[in-house]
Amino acid sequence: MKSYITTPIYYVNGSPHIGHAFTSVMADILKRNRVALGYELMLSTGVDEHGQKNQEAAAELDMSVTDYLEMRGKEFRDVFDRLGVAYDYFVRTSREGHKTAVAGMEQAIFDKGLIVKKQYTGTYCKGCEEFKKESDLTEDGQCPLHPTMKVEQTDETNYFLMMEPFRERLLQHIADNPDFVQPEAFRNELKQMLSEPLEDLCISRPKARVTLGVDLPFDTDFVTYVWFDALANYLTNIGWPEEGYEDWWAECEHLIGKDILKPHGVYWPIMLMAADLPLPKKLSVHSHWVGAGGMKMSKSIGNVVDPIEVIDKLGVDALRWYLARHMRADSDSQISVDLITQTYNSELGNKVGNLLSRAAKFSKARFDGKLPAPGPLNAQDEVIRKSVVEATSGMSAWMNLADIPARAQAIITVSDEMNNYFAEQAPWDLIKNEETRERCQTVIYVTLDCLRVVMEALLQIIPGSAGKALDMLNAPEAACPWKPELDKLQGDSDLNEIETLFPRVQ
Ligand code: ME8
Repeated sequence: MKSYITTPIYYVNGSPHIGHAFTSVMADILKRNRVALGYELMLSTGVDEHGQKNQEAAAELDMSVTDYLEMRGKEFRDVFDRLGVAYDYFVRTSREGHKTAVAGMEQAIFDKGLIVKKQYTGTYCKGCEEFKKESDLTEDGQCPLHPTMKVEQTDETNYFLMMEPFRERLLQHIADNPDFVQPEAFRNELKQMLSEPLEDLCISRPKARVTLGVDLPFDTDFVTYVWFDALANYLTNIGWPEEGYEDWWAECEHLIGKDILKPHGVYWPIMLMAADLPLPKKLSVHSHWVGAGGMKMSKSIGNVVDPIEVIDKLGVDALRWYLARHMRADSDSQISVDLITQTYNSELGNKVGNLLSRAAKFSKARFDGKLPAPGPLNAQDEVIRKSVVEATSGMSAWMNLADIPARAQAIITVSDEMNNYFAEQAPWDLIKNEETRERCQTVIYVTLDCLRVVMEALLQIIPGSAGKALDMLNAPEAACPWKPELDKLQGDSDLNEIETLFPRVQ
């Protein structure tokens, strides 16, 4: 069975930021989850290289557009590599095959008479790369999403895609397929957007203003509107219009932030309907990260969280863990280097890493470098083993974007229980007497075998550290498809060198 997960393709007018890191890491976690369930995966992420703001960013640095795009493309790719995002396809919209396919889609829609040329006078936000209605703007006439970028007045002739003929059909599709937009709050927001007649969508920019784009096939004085070309990446990545893309497309899930619900929930489905193509299976929408105290992140406030700085200071898994664990589905969530550090120390360090290190080092010191074989289990052993299987079994079921924080939370809750078990059993006392030595062996075995199950579950969220822990324990390769199974560690087997998994950071 196939599954195709996409992230937005990000504008390259600046360096990759924490929001970009977030959506791509979540896509990676969903991919690892589905691979563990036996699915064949295609994950695409990448960059959106066209449009006015990218063009102006190159000009500001006095660089040729080609060099500029090359530089930023590499920067984004490097960040995703450092974040451990196992993408199968890195999108660059400057690729010739993509541009040809986009032009083909436009020509097909044009030939059906659904694209008209007309004059437009109105307001344009470069940040959104969108025309704005008066009702979209703040009281002082600015775009609420990009308050520092002044909106521009335009008076231009352009090409427009007729949207209204498709509105009822799209509403019907949403009603018939409740899973099409998740979670529900965003489905309702989309229905609201579709509750009034839709204006035609401007799909071109005159070359006098923007040159960085795909030429319109039916009028080369114009380039394609950046959103029209960018959205089509989801199809061109999997080889459309050549055959072979259909099975991937039928299973396509788009992950997006709430800021781009309209292009994905309104423009894209209507473009597809206009081109007689099926709609994607699902749109999974998330809220935003804001700075500590709830302030929007901005360079002038100084609360921007730079993913590379965090990785350098705390390691990639501290960041992946925070992103997975603390995003709330329904409202914006706070992030700062301090919050990430605290969570890293208190959860990964104190609850997971510390227990592994104590139990494994004890085992090596007292049992000749080995993991001892267990004796008979008692009721407390059975209780903790059951809790561990229950807490991690969420990771052996299909995960949706909104499930990720709860699954991470379950792992931390059971880590608390494991720590309590270890403290109550007190193996350091049991080892002192010959009569309780076997009981000590059992406690050490149960603790480390439970930790192995937890680490196998964590492979989906923090693969680097979890993989290292499994190596230290000399654990056998986890089964694929994965489900939590006890007693996979071999009693009387050698343990490898035990390193501190999550060194404490001040
Ligand atoms: O919109 N919190 O690109 P973009 C969480 N090129 N996620 C965030 C975020 C935040 N504070 N800020 C950004 C574009 N994101 C278009 C997309 S797709 C065909 C074209 C993430 O660089 C989130 O996924 O502005 C959001 O939707 C995306 O970055 C916007 O990236």
